[in-house]
Amino acid sequence: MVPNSPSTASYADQTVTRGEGGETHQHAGGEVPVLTTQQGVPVADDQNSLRIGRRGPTALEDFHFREKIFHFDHERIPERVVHARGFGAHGFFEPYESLADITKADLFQRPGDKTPAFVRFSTVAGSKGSSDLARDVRGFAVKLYTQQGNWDLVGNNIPVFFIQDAIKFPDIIHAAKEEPDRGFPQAQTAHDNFWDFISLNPESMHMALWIMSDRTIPRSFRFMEGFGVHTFRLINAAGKSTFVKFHWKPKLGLQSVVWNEALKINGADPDFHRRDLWDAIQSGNFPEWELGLQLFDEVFAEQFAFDVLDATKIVPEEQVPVRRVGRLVLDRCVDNFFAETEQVAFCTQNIVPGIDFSNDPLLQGRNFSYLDTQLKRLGSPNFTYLPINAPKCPFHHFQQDGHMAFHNPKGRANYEPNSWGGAAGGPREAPDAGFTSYPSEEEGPKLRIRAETFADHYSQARQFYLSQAEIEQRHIAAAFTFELSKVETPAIRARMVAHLLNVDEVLAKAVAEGLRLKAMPAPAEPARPVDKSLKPSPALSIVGNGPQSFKGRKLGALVTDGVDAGLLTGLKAALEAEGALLKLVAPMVGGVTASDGAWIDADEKIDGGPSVVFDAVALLVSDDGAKLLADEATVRDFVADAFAHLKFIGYVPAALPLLEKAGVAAALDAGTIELKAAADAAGFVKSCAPLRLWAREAKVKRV
Ligand code: HDE
Repeated sequence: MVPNSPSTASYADQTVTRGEGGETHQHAGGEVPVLTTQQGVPVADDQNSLRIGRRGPTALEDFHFREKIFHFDHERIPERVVHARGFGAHGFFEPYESLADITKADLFQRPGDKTPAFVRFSTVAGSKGSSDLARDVRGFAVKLYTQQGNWDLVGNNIPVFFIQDAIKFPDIIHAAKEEPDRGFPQAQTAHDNFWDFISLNPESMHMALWIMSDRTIPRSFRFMEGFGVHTFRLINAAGKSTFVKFHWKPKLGLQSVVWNEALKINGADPDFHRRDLWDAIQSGNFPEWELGLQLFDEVFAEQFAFDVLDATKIVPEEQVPVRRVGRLVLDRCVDNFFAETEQVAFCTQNIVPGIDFSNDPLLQGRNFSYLDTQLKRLGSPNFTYLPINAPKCPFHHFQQDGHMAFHNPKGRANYEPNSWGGAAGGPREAPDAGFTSYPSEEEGPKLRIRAETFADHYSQARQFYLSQAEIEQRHIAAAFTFELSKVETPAIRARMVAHLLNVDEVLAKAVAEGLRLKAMPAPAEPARPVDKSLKPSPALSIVGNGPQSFKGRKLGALVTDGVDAGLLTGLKAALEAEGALLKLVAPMVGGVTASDGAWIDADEKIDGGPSVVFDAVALLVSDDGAKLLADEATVRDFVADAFAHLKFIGYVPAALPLLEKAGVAAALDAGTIELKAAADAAGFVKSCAPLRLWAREAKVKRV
């Protein structure tokens, strides 16, 4: 019996072989390699499993089928308990100057020396498949492959944390993630368990203010800061220790979205942040951050108003300035998401000579957790040999065997001391060059206790709030109101307001009114009186540290047949000159015919390119185009959302009917700019520099 009598079939540009059952076969030949099994056996047919008879059962003997399905069944490794959703990229770090006076860490010795780096950004609470614009802390984990081993600086985009002792980590994370009985909500802290925990754990109050600020809804990974959070030590060649807090400062400045925009981006493009980073790197716009150091000594630590070992506190930049010592550039996307972004194993305990830990109890706990978690996730102590995790400097040790041992030393010596001598004896200690811990004096009774220097829970929360621009303060009140409105238990809502009374009365009142609390609760009893004398720190505001340029941003232009060709060319040139991108949104993705008859390819169909994914928009429709689109819901939303999200809107006179349909024609303001000719384009792009017209918000957001 002939098993299959093939024929050929043509599917537009593709000609394929068709099997008897109509299935598609494509054959190897020329440059196309032969498909094989994992054992290297050539495969003749990858469309059909082995059957007994034409319509009979599948034979167990089909090793190709079994191998393929077996491997597929095992494709997933456990997702990270926290920071499951992440996106990574490669790059390098380069110091501006030698820091030999403060650290002997090799990567800081020679200006211009490039150390390879891998960075993984992440959200914390959501699963691997959740949306990018959840209101959440962002992970900012940096692996630096130095010549003296890997240094992992596993930070966040917020400089403080929820808790002071690592023993509470499972509790805060359980409370934040989906509730165990119902399995929801996904990637959201707007639920009872989270706010129940926070409101019973006042040490979280400073972080609560940060997460309710716009920091947790960044516009892009490229526009956010990173922080090492804990106090670390830098050690120089003479053994002198300097305390340090690490900062990453984005070259493109800080920028966030507004909340209503975040909700809509999650629907329109759940991959918004990862796509943004991918697009930026692929198009050669490599994002950069400067490494900043806050350096201080024991004397400062002693006299500082808070404990530098307490990860719920910052050291204000105005008190200890941030010294910018080098730059981190991300210039290469991963080749394979799983191999790199998923298998990368950051461990806080990965430090190098010249860097050391402090006694921060959170950091000490993390140093256990990360190694443990990698074993669970990657399944073998040999995860350190995976290319993304392996050092790029020589390494030699006697750790051996175990699951998946694919780096196996040769020779007899697998212990030391040994008497085999020379190279045959294997690696030996290096007392001078090797890592030595800073010999800090430690003594005292063994106690399960929290130091009283950790007991001030509100002063810096208040300082953070008072450091924000007025518009940001309003956003914080709105975020608390939104989240607590999702909390079903009224007592928890009131309890949070009781804490906010210790932060700022105006804030507490705004939230109480936003929730329509029937009565104002009494302020929560603080463990320590609130220090109201702390000066605002301007470095903590996003609005105050925006870029004042449209560089690195994206403008979405709505175009139809008949779009003014000159204006479009002018706009493109003006954006390019500013280092920004133009994306064209059209009724159909194929494109449009411009006023001069030229064909213009579009980037998005209007349904897939809502204004929320752009930083500013231009409405470049023709009269006929406006007629075609006037009744489209997506077009109405495109315009209405851009206006509600305080974006700059350029429009040609023909677009007025669209502004009318969106209900904004009567409210045109300094952010809605008429474009009559190509010459207007450059001025329009310049006026987009503040990124949002904050003054409009009072008109569009009243509750
Ligand atoms: Fe983490 N954290 N964490 N964390 N964390 C993890 O390690 C943990 C903390 C941070 O992109 C886990 O590989 C404990 C602070 C980032 O792969 C786990 C405590 C900061 C990432 C873990 C903290 C972070 C993680 C889960 C309390 C900011 C993602 C998967 C003491 C400075 C790294 C993994 C990546 C990941 C434990 C607190 C940042 C479970 C016990 C504070 C950016 O080991």
